Amino acid sequence: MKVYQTNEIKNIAIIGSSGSGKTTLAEAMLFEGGIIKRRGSVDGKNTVSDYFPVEKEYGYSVFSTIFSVEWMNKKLNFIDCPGSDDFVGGAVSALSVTDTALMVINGQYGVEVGTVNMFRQTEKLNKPVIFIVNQLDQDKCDYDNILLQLKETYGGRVVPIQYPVTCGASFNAVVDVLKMKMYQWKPEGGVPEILDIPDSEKDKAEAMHQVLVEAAAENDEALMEKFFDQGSLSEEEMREGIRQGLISRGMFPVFCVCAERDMCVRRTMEFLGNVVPGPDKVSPYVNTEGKEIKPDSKAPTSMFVFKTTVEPHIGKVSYFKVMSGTIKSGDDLTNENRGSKERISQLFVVAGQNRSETPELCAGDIGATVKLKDVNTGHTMNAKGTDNKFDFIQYPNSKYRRAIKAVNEADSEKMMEILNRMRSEDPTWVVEQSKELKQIIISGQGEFHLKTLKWRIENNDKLPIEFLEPKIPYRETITKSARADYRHKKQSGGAGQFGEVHLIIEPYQDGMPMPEVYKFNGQEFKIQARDVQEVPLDWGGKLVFVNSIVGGSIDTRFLPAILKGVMGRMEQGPLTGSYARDVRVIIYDGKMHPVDSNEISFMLAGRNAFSEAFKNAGPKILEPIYDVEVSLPADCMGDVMGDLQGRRAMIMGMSSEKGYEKLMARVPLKEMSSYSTSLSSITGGRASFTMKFFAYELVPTDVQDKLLKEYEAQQDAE
Ligand SMILES: Nc1nc2c(ncn2[C@@H]2O[C@H](COP(=O)(O)OP(=O)(O)OP(=O)(O)O)[C@@H](O)[C@H]2O)c(=O)[nH]1
Ligand SMILES: [Mg+2]
Repeated sequence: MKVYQTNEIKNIAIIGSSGSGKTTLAEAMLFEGGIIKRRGSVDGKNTVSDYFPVEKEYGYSVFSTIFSVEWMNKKLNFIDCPGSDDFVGGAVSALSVTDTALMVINGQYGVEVGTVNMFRQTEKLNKPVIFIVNQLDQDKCDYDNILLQLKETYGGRVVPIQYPVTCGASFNAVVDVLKMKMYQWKPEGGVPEILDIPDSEKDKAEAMHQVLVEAAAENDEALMEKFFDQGSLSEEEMREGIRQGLISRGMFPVFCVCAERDMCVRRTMEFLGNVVPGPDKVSPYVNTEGKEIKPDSKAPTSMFVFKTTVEPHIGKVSYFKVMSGTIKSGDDLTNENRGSKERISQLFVVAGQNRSETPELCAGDIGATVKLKDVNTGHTMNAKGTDNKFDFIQYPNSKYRRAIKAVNEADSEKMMEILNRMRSEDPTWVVEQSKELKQIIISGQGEFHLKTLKWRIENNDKLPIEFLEPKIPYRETITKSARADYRHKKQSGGAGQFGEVHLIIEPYQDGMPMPEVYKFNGQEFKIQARDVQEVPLDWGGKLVFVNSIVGGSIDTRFLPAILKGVMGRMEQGPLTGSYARDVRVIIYDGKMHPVDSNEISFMLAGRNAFSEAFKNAGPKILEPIYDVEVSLPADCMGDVMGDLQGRRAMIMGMSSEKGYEKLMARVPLKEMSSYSTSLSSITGGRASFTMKFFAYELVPTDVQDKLLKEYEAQQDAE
């Protein structure tokens, strides 16, 4: 492939709902671009784009795939993104490094939840969007209705550039109202016949052409004036107007395609090459210092790694965007995030796993290199003369968690190393070694997201692992005040041990005043706080520790030991061993022994007195509650709601947004463990959700009883 200049490059993310036909379209483009000699199919498991065995197995895209096609003296860099919400990280990073989004719409279903979710990502990143309605050969396809839907959802900015003459099995022609021609295909698709618009379509085409001309003019003042003067624009002027409209998101053009039959694919590529903005036409990236970095091929070289894969027989492949300058094979660069040196021994233009070497890549281009030593996704590499760093990809929060374990205990350390490495390849995997749960928790976007992780560890690293139900980080607290004494005494052999602590505990919330007198069994206990310590707890909430000892019954020097004893028990709550929180502890009396008292004795006395009081203070288990927001098609509302209610959810509200429904609920984390899988099966993959920690709340009595029994059984077993 020849070396392309910045103004000859277009970077395009192919996004859209799952199953809309992105990978099929990618395959048709690769075929038309001469990169492959035969078109594969997703069902035939032989596409360029879905090349990982896990993708072939499931029949949908798991990873984003980068491929470049030369078309009419332009280089089109595409990223075919997975549509499933499980792999949204791939779409987010693809959108972040491209300049235009090609949003594939499934002609059978029109605007889907996946469409709306993906569109929202383009909105966040302020990227141009072209809608492309695919599967026009499906009998269920109703193009006019899809146009209406798109206009209802995204307003007057939606402007069709093409329409099919007929939809369904007989589909074989589109009218293009930019070119004012009809494109017609033989059954095998590919190169069209370009014909005059037949009389029967003339009025419709003319009316749509006028709308398009006006829309194109609207985005540029000079064009607007010209349009008023002459009543029309040249094709070149229209292209310029549409380009401006794309950049400002003032216009979302709509195209037609039938990817499966390779119809209208060439015309789409022509438009992408001629009209959509290249890297030099959109607002420049900003480095971490807030400085704009233009894609200038003459400037010092900076490249940003946005994706890393490990592939059989090759090892690590790093995909990058040239942010500025020109990169040549043999260049020595500095990894700005690590400070280490790296040599770029080979540069590649890629099409899935097919790589062809190239001597250099200019600013704005996308390529790959292999065998970098210490470079991960998100790193910037620079030549001499610049110290740019970029950090513009914002990944979504994770929403599916599992505990992960090596099947052979001896592999644990190796597994952790692999996980850390994989996390640097896909930042939407989050690994946490939880001291609290005594588990390694791995979180991701969904069940399939984690399945691909397992597949890769077991196949690439030959290390068998298993997923377990993750433990829930419960908390313990108390609901009323209680009092306890404890004497720790030991007098066997040498020096003895003696410490006695009397304490009161009660529930505590910020700002809660302390009474002067407590009453237990008719007996009054007067409090004189000499010292109050507020200890914020790492796991949330507080411990308030009050010294109210009168007459020196315990030396002040033993108080830290008592606090330590109490903290020990807070860290391993008396009910189920979970962290305790929100407690006030008042040490009001005790006893010392002139010889035998020491710190250890008071630590143990404090710990045990606290335990005893805790058990009498109406102890309760708290569980984490999450705010969950589900986006779903209206016809699934009943099922999704019913399912949520079965998960002890509290429904907080509902709202209708353009084209889909939104359901807000608060749900215990325990009940969310396989939510993404059920939601997907209830709605046929047409819904998505987000979750965010809300608060800790008391668990219902039946759940508490069950947890206590489980803990007891576990203690007995140990
Ligand atoms: N009839 C018809 N089927 C199509 C067309 N395009 C794609 N399909 C079929 O639709 C199914 C899904 O196509 P894919 O290309 O895998 O869809 P995708 O958008 O890549 O899906 P994800 O990767 O899961 O997001 C496959 O069975 C394709 O053969 C089309 O134009 N017409
Ligand atoms: Mg796909």
